Amino acid sequence: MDLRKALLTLRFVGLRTAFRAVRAARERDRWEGRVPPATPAAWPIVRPLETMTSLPDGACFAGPDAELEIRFLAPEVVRLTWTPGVLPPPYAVVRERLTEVSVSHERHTEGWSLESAGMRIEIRTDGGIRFRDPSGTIWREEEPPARAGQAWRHRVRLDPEERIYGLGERAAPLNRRGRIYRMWNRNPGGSYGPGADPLYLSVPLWLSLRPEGSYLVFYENPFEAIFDLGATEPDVACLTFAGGALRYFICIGPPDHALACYTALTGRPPMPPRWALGFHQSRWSYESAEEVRAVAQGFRDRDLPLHAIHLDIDYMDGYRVFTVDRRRFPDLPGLIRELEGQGIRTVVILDPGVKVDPGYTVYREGMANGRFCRLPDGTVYRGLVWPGWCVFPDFTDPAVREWWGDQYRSFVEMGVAGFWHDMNEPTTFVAWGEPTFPRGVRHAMEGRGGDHREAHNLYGLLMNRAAWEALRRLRPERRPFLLTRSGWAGIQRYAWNWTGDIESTWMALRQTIPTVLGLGLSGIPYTGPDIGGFSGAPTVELFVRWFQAATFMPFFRNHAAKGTPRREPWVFGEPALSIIREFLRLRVRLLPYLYTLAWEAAQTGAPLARPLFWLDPSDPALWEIEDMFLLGSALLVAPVMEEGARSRAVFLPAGEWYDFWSDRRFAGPGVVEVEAPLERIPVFVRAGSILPMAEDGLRLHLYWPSQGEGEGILYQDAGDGFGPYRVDRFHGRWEERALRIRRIWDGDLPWPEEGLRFQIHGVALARAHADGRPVPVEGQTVIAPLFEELIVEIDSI
Ligand code: MIG
Repeated sequence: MDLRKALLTLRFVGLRTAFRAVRAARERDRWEGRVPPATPAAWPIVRPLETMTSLPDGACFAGPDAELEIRFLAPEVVRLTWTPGVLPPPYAVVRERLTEVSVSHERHTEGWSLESAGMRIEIRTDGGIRFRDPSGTIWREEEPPARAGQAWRHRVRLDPEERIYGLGERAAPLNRRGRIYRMWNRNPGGSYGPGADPLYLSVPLWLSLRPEGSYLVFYENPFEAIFDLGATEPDVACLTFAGGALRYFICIGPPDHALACYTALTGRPPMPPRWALGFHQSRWSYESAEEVRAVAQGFRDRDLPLHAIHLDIDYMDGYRVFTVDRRRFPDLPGLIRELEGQGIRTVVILDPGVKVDPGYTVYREGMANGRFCRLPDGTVYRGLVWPGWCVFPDFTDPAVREWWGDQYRSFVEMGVAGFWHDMNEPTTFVAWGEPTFPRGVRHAMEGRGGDHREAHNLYGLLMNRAAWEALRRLRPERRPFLLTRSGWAGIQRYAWNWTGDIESTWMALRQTIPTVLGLGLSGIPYTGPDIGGFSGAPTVELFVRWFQAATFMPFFRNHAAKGTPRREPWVFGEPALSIIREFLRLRVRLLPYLYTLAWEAAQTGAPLARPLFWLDPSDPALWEIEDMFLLGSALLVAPVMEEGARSRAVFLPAGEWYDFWSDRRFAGPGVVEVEAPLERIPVFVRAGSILPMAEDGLRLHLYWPSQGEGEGILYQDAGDGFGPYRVDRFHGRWEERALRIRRIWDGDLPWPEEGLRFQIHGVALARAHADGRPVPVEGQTVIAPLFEELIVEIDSI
């Protein structure tokens, strides 16, 4: 830990805790000495496989050191498992099979091959494996694995052109190739910038892009792992796992399909409540009911939309989780009701550490019923966090999850709308070394037993699972809203994420885009940074630019550390306040679009914020663009991330694009220099898109493509709960001098408006007919009853 960090930590935690942190680190070291080191000295290659037993959907191979099981879950999706080694309980993977597959088997001189309609796998007797698609193209080539003690090493050849994405939350370039990453969820300690690794949330998954196409691999192994992706040997990915079985899933296909397969296996992100897509205001901490009221009032007075306020740790009584400080929040339910009356939801933070305090029910009950993690000697493990010495629930025990979940009841009854889970890497304060439990700490692992080496990366996932299951049972009529700092594969089933304690610098703002996109490509679509960075004091300009970028990110929250200058929009004065107001309003206008994207994510796993290569994964020109992103398939966002910049270069991919602000039309591919005064950042709309926006009710914006077709989807429901919904799909075709728009729909929600309004960009309108009857045209807008077919005649282009 460098001195600056040490001082920062000291500022946050105080002297007494700092002294205790020395003791905590010593104790941790004492226990750590008793578990095997993470990296072995030598890696013996497993000896050759000798036999194959065929299975209807795959095969089993056996050799003197190892067994390999291969099973197809779909023609293009396969699961490989090298044992010995313990398999994790199915915490990440929720489905066994996707479709029926028939597999043919062959024996060759050097080995065997298995083939489905979507993939051919060649297994050499020495354990080397090749994956080909039906055309014979090799997608992936693995060397025989090696095993040392309980650790596995896996080496995969990388194609010179290959790019690698994913790995969960990373402060790394979008293309992860050429670096070393650690899979071990960790709090970087109050502040981090580009290059920090690991961070709070790792997912052992990558998406590989090559000129011929792409595939996704997910290692279902929660042990600590090192992914050296061509850093040491440029053309080799060398992965080591500290334990467990070497199990991995491979899916061949374009990114959208690969992610659809991955999220079919590990679960899709469910529909969030609509308010969660709005704006969240937070600070460490709003310390009293009066302060919260004043913040809400500040938003109202200045006409600033606000959807949620977050209460950070100081609302608690002495940082005891599930308590409220009654002096500072004498009537929390009343405050929550009051806010809700203003359309503002309340989200409260919860940390997993339970204060050691015999006078505190959660501690007493937990101790009496064996809810907390133990050291190998059977004593309950204690670690240091905000409340002082704490004990920690063992979320790998189903009974503990249920008990923990029950604690949410009082908050649910008070009307708390969402929960924010922090410190669940899990993090403890230590003066040096790993800021977490000793590796020998025991975990139930659903009854079979295990230790923290295996459970560490699962801790956050399972804390969220406990909360999710509790909210579904305590408040079945509402969709849970959980926000988590840590997680693992599958976390998307339960929680949103924010990118933690990012520093308040321009570099950190730039890092935000590849971090958010990387999470999306790891199956975690709902994420975003603390606007302005967490740990510092952004200048007005940095804050405004960060706010503008975040307007287009899935999770949109203003948050800052204790001790930093205030961050409510008005503290920045004019013109910042007016600019922020405009972007807040824009976010509100975009809600129908964002909500539709949320529905798409729930259907297919597609992230809301996407890298440009999503448009055309075969175009290498798009592979490394990380200073722009797509929001859905309609919007291209190019934030300004350089101090003083008042214009920026924007790469427009193939196709036609509209400048969102001026409606000026551009043809891609190519680079354009775009004006970016402080009050705007470049945003483009892909011609052929239909963008639903909330503008005096609903307005559908159609961006006219000079040729071809256009389409858009609109998902609508009550905004929460599990009631009726509807999906309307619009499809537009350009015919001579007219546009023919067809609407098909399903679902059981009646159309919630009086007809609909279509604003058509890029052409002058003459007349319009809805289902054969003339309908009014006002400027660029057609006002129609709910139609099946709308024909718009054009005056000029
Ligand atoms: O040790 O709850 O990332 O968002 O404000 C710091 C206090 C604990 C870290 C979180 C941050 C939060 C802070 N927490």
